[in-house]
Amino acid sequence: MHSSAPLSDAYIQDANAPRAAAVREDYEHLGRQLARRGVDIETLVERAAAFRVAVPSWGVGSGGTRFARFGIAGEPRHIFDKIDDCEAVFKLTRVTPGISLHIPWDKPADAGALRSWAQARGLFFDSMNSNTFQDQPGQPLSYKFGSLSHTDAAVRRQAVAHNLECLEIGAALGARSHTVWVGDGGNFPGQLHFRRALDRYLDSLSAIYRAVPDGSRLFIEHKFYEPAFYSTVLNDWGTSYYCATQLGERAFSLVDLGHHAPNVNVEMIVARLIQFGKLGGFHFNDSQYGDDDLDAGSIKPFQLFLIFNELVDAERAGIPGFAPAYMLDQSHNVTDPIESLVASSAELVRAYVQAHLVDRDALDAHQDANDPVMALQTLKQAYTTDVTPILATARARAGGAIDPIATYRASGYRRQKISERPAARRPGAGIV
Ligand code: RM4
Ligand code: MN
Ligand code: MN
Repeated sequence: MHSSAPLSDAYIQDANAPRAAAVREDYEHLGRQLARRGVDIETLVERAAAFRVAVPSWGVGSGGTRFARFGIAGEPRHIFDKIDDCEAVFKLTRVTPGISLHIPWDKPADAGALRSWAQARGLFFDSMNSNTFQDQPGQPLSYKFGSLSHTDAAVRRQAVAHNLECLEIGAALGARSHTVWVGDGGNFPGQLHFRRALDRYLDSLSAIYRAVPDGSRLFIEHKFYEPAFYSTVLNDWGTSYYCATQLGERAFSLVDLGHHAPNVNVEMIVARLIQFGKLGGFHFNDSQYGDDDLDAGSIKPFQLFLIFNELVDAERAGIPGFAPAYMLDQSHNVTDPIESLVASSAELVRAYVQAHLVDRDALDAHQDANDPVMALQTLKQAYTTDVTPILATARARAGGAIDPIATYRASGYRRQKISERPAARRPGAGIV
């Protein structure tokens, strides 16, 4: 049985056929427009095709809010089903071969079998994510008052041991990095001694860092609130930068777009981390208020473009050691997660291609001439260019879908999963 038959290469090609002529027409027209600006459209198609973003295993299940979770029929029942859904996203988009795993949510009984399952689908494991923000059944000590920064050394040891286990699983799966986000923090003023809590966190992190294998990277993810509502141990990029520097050269800061206060200039944080050599990667998502985990580019597409503007600027400048890992981190409460992940990855490629359209020589000149109007116009020219024909062409050439969501809906993939995966009742709240 091959469970992704509804999205076979042949099916996708057939679905593309009636759309191909219109894409060609739009592509040729855009190609002429861009040529007038001295831009070669084929180079942009190559860039779009080379873009990669990892999907989160926890993102293919229907998530939830703190209040409720509304499952959908045909949801994945276990990690093998989740990999199948990741494959569906990959087949449609062709830019998402990597998968981030959460342990123990997706802890494999047999890492070798899981690795082969993924490999057989052209997929691999990107980052491992540890979880010490909730208690697991049978766990001796509770994380209610923290994990890696807990006041009790025994709890800290337990949390470190969990991370070491994740690193081992990661090595067996061929994962490229290890990501640590902790829920540690305080709900009330006075609850935690800020400096001592950070010292304890760093101490635990050093033990984890020492176990990170050569060639692999450790990412630490800051977040200014939630689940702790007054203070968090790794609250912002500055603290993250400090900790990554203290830990060593294989430790980096990871930026989750939903982990900053409203109105914070995230693109500038990105530029700072690039400049200081500590940008590890991203958890892409979008938000209106807090860690909303909405689809990338759904609320602030211009911000997403401005972030990619910094990334492409660094890429073109050839900054040594610049190799950020791109990952999605979304939670879906009202959409089909496959559609959301497809849409988000397409939005990232869009922002990436648009950022490549920025006339950097012109921008430099406007900056040097202190001409803010023309500097902004230069960015806006790139941002307002509809690069959809470039995205569609890159996808189709790689075997993906010209219109991935329509193709997915017509394929009957979810219908097939509904019959293959008898409904598992998973009520309650929380994102998984
Ligand atoms: C956190 C953070 C982590 C993610 C968990 C589920 O807010 O973004 O990256 O693993 O949620
Ligand atoms: Mn995240
Ligand atoms: Mn988050």
